[in-house]
Amino acid sequence: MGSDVILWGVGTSRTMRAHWMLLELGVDYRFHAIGPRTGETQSGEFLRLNPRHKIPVLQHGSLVLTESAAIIEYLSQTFPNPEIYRPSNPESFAALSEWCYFIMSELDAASLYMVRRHLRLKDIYGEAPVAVQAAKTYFSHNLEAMTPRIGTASPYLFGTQLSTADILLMTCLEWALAEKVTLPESVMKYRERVAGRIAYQAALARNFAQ
Ligand SMILES: N[C@@H](CCC(=O)N[C@@H](CS)C(=O)NCC(=O)O)C(=O)O
Repeated sequence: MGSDVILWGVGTSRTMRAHWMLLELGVDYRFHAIGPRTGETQSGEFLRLNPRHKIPVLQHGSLVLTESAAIIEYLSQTFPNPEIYRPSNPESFAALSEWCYFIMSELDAASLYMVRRHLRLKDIYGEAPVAVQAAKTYFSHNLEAMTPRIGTASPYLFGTQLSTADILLMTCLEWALAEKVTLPESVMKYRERVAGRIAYQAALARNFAQ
């Protein structure tokens, strides 16, 4: 019998998060290797799952979930694993959520996606070199404020277990490097620690196969 966990999407930082979490948790899943702007997110079958034609999309039985941060949060709760941080009290959960919302809103949406839209995707969203430079500076300022905490992560943001925040942060750091943003030395060391995880390397190979 096939797995009832199905992931749609490969090839981007956002899809990487979902593959990585699934592999960390050891979930048996199937995936559709569709990419953005290939026409594959415009098929009738896919649009019925996500009318916003975005990847990743997770199906688990009858559940259909979009948004990479929500997907990895759902997976960490649904398939608990001692390697993954899963706080049960409200204060600790709020502290984890604070990191996740910060990374998704300030680093991903307001900075890196802005750079992507107006540089690599300029044919769709328009060329805007001033906005691109401002978004890179905004990213660096935000990261700088969090660097003492990232630098002292031991080895991860919330201690010895990997968290959803680490997955979101790591994928943004890789994305930033791809956009030629320089990262502080201590952040680079954090990145090396996280990159050593077997599931991370397996997810890289799967998500960026072509
Ligand atoms: N906030 C969403 C962003 C998803 C997103 O923008 N996905 C892009 C690729 S990174 C996409 O699917 N684009 C395809 C399209 O617009 O047709 C998430 O984190 O999952």
